[in-house]
Amino acid sequence: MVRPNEEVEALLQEYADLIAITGGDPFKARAYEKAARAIGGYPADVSHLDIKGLKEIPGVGKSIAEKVIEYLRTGHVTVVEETRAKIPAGVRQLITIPTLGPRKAMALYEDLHLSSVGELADAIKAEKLRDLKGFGEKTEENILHGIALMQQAGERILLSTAMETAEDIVTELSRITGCENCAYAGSLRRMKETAGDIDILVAAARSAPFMGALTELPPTAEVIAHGEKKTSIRTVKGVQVDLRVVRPDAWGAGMQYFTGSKAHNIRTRTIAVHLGLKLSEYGLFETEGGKRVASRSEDEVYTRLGLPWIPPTLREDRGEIEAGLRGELPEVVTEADINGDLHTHTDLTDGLAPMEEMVAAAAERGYAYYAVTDHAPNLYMQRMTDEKILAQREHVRSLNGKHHGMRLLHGTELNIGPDGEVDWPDEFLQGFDICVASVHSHFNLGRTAMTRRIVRACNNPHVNVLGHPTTRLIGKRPGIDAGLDEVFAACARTGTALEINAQPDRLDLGDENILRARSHGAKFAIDTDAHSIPQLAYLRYGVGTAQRGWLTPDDVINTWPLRRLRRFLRKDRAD
Ligand code: DGT
Ligand code: CA
Ligand code: CA
Ligand code: ZN
Repeated sequence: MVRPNEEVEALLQEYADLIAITGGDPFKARAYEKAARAIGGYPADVSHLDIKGLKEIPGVGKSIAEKVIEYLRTGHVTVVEETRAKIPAGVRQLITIPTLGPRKAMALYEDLHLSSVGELADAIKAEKLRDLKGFGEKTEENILHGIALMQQAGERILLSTAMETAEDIVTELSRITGCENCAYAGSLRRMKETAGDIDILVAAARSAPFMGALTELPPTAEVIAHGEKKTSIRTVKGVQVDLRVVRPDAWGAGMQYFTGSKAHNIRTRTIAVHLGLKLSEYGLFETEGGKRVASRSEDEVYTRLGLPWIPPTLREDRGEIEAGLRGELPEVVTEADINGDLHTHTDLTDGLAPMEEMVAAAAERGYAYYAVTDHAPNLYMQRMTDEKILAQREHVRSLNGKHHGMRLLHGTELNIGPDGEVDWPDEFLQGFDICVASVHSHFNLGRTAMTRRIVRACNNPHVNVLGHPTTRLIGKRPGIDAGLDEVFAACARTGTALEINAQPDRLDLGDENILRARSHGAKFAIDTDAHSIPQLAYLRYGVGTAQRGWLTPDDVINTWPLRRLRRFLRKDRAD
């Protein structure tokens, strides 16, 4: 299937749902639905068509064609954004249940104030739906069936979603008497960008109280298996959680085993075999005689295997075993190493909080410096002007050093145009302390043009950071098609840092690309791209991703002291 067609199909389908949900004209909704399907199934790439060409697609009239053009040009459609803003995300989530139509979803929202699949499941359990007009016991059953179907689809969940659920559960289980240790393991501990399920480990003499507690926690919707060694549940959000209880003296072996990855474990078990040992979730044992030689801590297990303790984020069999054996594991970057955030927004553009509040919150995090980088004018929806950004600069200067001595950098997030041009001329760009530049439109240029475009932006003496370099959205939009090796080499050559955007649905660059970029000698910036105060805490996901890419503090410009950072930001300019 052609990628742009797929994107446009999803967008038009969403708009059709939004129209139906807001009680709009059903004929109009149906027209968009039809057009969506027609474009999805259209054999030629719609991004190469003009209005006239688009109108030749069955079911696509002038108004729909114009919206498609707007989307292909800017990456969004104003009227869709506006309609979307009227409806809580939860209601949009409700209509993803296969057996629940938009009209019923809206009724549930208006009459019962339900706005998530979880709340809906709870309401059905409390038999609250059957008395609503147009609903009944049969509808309740149908909807539950739909929720089950959706859950079976078994989508992987974002790291942040998994983390929030896991931390809540760990907190709850840790309170139970007899709990000697409790932690999450699996892909979540390895900070993989998505998780298939959540694996939780408890160390305790008796397992029953923990197994029982898990099945009764508020987020638990369904018990999949309830046993002595392992219990599995599904949460109201459809996330599976596996709980294992191990004996306290086998905590380390259990954590080592259930953290994985599978590929890493195969390597550690093979090393054990060569040493005449056997490694399992219960411990490291002598093959002959079965004497246990290590199990209490992970450190003990690794040491007995002749390895240093290996950070979970490296356990993917991507060279960490060899590096460990040679004593050359990297000292990976940690959250504590980060001295500041270099890509953030305020309510001057699409952020939610005023600058003073963002700055105060950043200072609370202990940062030495912080960059304010609102959107530049070519992202038309944000309505940025020269006057506004210059006024903001005055404001930034007036707050500089006022919060725990934190230094403020005034920057912007430029838009990389189709030919690699950015929003302002050189003289104007000169006034910024830092410029992030990102692709926000023209996602489908073709590889050669896309590569040339980005390399040209890197060559711009004022562009310091390439923002969310591939523009992928996890589970929603693939990254752009560009010659990434050329881009990474250009970044290394020009002194342009590659961003590791910490937004959980971006994590862009991702681990594999970081490894590749690092081999070109590029530098990185781990940024949150925060649009609100809570999002400043997304940093941890960016750091986890950076660790998975084997980065050390020296690779990451925002671990550096301000003086070194400022030198980097000057690139090779003479000014
Ligand atoms: P996920 O859940 O798909 O995101 O990925 P993981 O890595 O969390 O995988 P999961 O939940 O199936 O298992 C958790 C860990 O338990 C896994 O990383 C390694 C260990 N494990 C599970 N099954 C096996 C197995 O058959 N062999 C080995 N060596 N390890 C296993
Ligand atoms: Ca897992
Ligand atoms: Ca699992
Ligand atoms: Zn941004």
